[in-house]
Formats: sequence, structure tokens, C-alpha cells
Amino acid sequence: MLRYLTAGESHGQCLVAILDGMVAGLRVDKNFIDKELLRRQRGFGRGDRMKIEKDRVDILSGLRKGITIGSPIAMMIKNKDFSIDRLAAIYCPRPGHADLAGAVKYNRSDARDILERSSARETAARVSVGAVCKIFLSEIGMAVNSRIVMIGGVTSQKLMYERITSALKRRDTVGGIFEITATGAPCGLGSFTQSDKRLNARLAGALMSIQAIKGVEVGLGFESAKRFGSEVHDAIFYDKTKGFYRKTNNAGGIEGGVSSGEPILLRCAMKPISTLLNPLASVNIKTKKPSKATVERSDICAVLSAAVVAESVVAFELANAAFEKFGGDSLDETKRNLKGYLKQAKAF
Ligand code: EPS
Repeated sequence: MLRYLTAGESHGQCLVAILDGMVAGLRVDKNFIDKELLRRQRGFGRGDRMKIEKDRVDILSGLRKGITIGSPIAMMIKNKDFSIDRLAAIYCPRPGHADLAGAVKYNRSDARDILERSSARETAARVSVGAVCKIFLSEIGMAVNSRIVMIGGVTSQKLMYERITSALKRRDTVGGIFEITATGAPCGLGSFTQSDKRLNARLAGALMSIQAIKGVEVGLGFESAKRFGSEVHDAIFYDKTKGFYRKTNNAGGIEGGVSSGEPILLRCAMKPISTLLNPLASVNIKTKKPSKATVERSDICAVLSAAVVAESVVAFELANAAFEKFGGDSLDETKRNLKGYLKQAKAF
């Protein structure tokens, strides 16, 4: 089983991730992880924090001469803006953020204690985990990519830029929709035998765990609820060389919680970032008097970054599902098992 944990505050010393269960014998290119971290930092509409940070990974354990040895992989990303003890207290929670619910839950009058961990800065650690998983997936013929579909209600690139620019002028924020495509997944990842084995549930859960994601669709998603069954389901065909195949992929590559062998298609809706330069009404936690929400440095739009984070969590889930199906403590063993299964599936 593959698992990971992250630690670290937005303005703490560093972010840390431990990825446990990765096979031995995988060459991990640190430059690839750094490139993924850079992709997460980019995008029109990111705030000034991204001008301060230059996210780079330090791999602390789990490798020898650049190759995994089966032990936990610990990774660290240093925060240049390490200022947690100097930062001002936050008494006026920002609507939409974890500030108020978190302050009540953890009994903290200063919502800074909440913001520091709930911040999307944490996703840098998840991208480092996802990057290692992507390297593993590439070894077994799988890849995960993303594209932006819509920003603030508009779909052409020119209008998307304009939308972010107008949000900036209004001192507001915008969200959007992005699409994740995973290719190369063989038929048979995940299972219908238990709820927590269903691949669609695991992918949707992972995507919903990303800060600001409010909706996930698989394949045709919500649109399928409007159509007749005959217009939704993907008819099955057979060809001697191709085996079973489909001419459509409305199911988004998953049927009955199991990968079908077609590309896995997922869509996420991201709400606008909740820190507004022109803040909404709030209440001071201490005085209970009406007050504008605290204004913090933040982003205008982070949809492009969220898409990179989404690729990362999908890569992790698919790598985990592949381990479950094929097993193996070394890359050679996993590949051998996969080869045997593919042979069996082809002969089916
Ligand atoms: C982020 C770092 C944060 C924010 C942003 C994401 O840094 P700071 O708070 O110092 O500006 O820019 O966080 C949020 C949008 C949020 O809602 O928490 C990052 O590294 O991605």
C-alpha cells in the first residue's frame, strides 16, 4: 500500500512530505520534482508570495544514488517566507476560508493558527509526492495531464486573461474548471467489491481534498443526468488486434468503480480564492462586533496551480491502485506482474 502524510505551515520553516510504500529500484530525478513544483507556482493571477518562493525539493531519505530502496521517501521544501512567529493575529475570519470553523474547532482566538495549515501552500508538499508517483507511473506506461477549461464563466484564453484582469481591478477573485486526463491505465484498477475500493470514489475524494475544489465530475458527469441511457453509455466493440474497445468515453474510463482501459477523464470546479482585497462582512472573534474580514496577501486566480495539484493527487491514487492490482516490492517485480496480467487480459 502506498500512503503519504504532509506537514508544515504556510509561513513555517518548511513543508514536509513522507511517501511510504514506493517500490525499490525507481530512479527519481530531483529536477523533475522541481519542474513540477515550478509548474504549481505559475499562472496568471498568482499573488506576491510566488515572487518570494522558489520551491525546490530536498530529498531527505529513501534514495541511494538517486534510486529508491523501498524505504519511506521524505521530502522537504523550504519556505523563504519563514515568518510564522512575527505575523499579525487574525480576529476577523474570512468567509469561505477555514478561519472561523477552524478557530471554533481548535479553540483558537487567533485564526492565524488555522490559516497557517489550511493554506494551499501545503499543496507544494503534495506535488512533490505526486511527482514521484508520476515517475513510477511512467515506468508502467501511464501519464496524467491537465488543461484549463474555463475561468470565471469564460472559455477562450483571451477572455480568461480578461476575466482575471477584471477581478484584479475589482479587488476580487475568480475560480474555474479544469480537466484531468490519465492515459495508459489498464482495464482493472479499483474494484466494485467495496465502497472504498471504487476508483471513481478514491479519485473524487482525493480531488475534493484539494483546497477550494467544490465539485468533481467523472466523464460526462452532471451532463449524463440530462440524457437518455442510450446517449450516455459507451457501446462495446471487439477487434482481434485491439481487443475490446469503445468509440466513445462518456464513462470517463471508469465503469462500476473499475478502470475500463479507456483514458480516465475527470473535471474539477474550483471556487474563487476566499481572501478578498475588497473584503466581505465578518465579525471580530474577540469583540463580536461587525467588522470587515481580514485582508491577507493572496492570489486572484490559482486555477492553473490547482490543476497541477490535481494531477499530483490523481497520480498518487493511480499509483496506489496499480500497487494494489500488481503488487511488488521492486519495480522489476511490479513490471513483471503487470506484464503477466496484460497477457491474461489480452487473451480474454
Ligand atoms: C500559496 C501560498 C500562500 C497564498 C496561497 C497559496 O501564501 P501567502 O498566504 O503568504 O500569500 O499565496 O494561499 C491561498 C490562496 C489560501 O487560500 O490559503 C501557495 O504556495 O500556493
